[in-house]
Amino acid sequence: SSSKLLIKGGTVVNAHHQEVADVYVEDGIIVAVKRNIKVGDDVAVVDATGKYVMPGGIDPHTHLAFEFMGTETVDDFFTGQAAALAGGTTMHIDFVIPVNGSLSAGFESYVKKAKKSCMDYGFHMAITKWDEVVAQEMEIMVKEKGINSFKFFLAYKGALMISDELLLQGLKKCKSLGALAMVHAENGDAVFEGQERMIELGITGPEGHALSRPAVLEGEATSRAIRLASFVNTPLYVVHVMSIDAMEEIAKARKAGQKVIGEPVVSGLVLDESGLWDPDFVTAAKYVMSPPIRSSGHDKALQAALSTGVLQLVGTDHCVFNSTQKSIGIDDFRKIPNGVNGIEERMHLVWNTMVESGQISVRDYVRITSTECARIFNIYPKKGAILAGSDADIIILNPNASFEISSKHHHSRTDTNVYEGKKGKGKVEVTISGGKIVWENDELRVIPGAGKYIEMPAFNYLFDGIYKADAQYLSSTRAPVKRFHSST
Ligand code: DUC
Ligand code: ZN
Ligand code: ZN
Ligand code: ZN
Repeated sequence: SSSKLLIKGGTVVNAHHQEVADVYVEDGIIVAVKRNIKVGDDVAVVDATGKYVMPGGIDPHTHLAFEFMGTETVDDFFTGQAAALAGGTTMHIDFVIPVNGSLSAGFESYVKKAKKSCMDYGFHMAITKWDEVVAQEMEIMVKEKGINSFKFFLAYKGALMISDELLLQGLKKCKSLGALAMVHAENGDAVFEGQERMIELGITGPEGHALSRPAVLEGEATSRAIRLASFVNTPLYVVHVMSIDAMEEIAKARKAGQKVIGEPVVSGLVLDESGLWDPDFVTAAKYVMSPPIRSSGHDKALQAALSTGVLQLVGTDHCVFNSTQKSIGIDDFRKIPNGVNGIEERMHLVWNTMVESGQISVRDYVRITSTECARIFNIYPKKGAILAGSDADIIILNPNASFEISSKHHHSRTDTNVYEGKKGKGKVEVTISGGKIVWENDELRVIPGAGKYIEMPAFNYLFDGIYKADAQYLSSTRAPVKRFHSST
């Protein structure tokens, strides 16, 4: 059956251009963007006068149905995505975790988990060990399964963490496949040491989480990963940049012309660590994520870096555990499952913090919440744009309406909200996913199975010039010195 929709009279905003125009949609695809489109009675019309019509948000960093730290996130591909749609995000990229080191088994398990999807999604994949099989499977993932990014954890010692040797192998493999290497940048050995020290000091509560893994360890690992990516000459994507220390390493490398992408997450942009000192355990534990939310000052610096282009796009690391699960760590912060919410709140909080505050333009908002993600993961302009031929994933945001965040009315399955009580201006009033209205008048109309897997091709724009630079480097390498031994 064909579905037709006309969005009338709004200000259509793309990262490169904005104008007042109508948007006509048929069967999930944008057909026309221009003024005064005339349609017949069979077309549903949505009035967007005085509002912004923008590409739906794309969250580059989520963990739905993630088995982690002895438990599993309460949001799965349906509940997490429903929450996303209620907050104006129409696509997310989740991290496939290998099963017993097998990438293909991991992929299959996530294909299964994602069957109930109600919006479009893509996958990154984590690499947690190294051998010939892993190397071959990476190639299969890229060439046959639509995955173009691999994440390496420099933290979570004894679990997900990898050595520098493996990171180097991984960087080389990513480069040869045209895939983007991503890093979780914290020094896992030092974090382990820091945790033991806290326990020895008798600091067993959530505040020990922040104290045991300070920003200096994030700065060190970020610097190390950036330098190793430079050595290999391949692009690098640093996930969840939480500190000035890490941000400054990215700024320095980018200034020197290196292809490094920095992704702050909403929690790092709008929160500070003070919640970890709350005397109520459940309240404090809800702030536990890694890298930790930093002291006040880091948030403002990350906002500034986002507004000046040092950081390029915003994720969430949405990875949700309820109070009962968080309480596994009641006697030992090391056992508190790591993760905070954000998939539903990202679009509102970024609007309020960055646009409403005057730090960035509406076009830059579209860029950092949607378009840049689509470009990096090579699905632009199918996603990330309101153009004829693009997927009809669209939001209507009313800049004069307001939002207030609370676990009492959020759509995530978890029982707390790390942004509880936050309010501001700018509200997503309508979300259109695949050409259908799925959120309107504060009501969700979502269908499990309606979401599609979006394959992401290798070799994004970051690879432009990479191989040419290698050729130049190799051709300029000088011949080995012919030596003799003076004592003979
Ligand atoms: N950090 C989290 O807080 N949760 C999941 C993984 C991660 O790196
Ligand atoms: Zn991480
Ligand atoms: Zn993550
Ligand atoms: Zn997470």
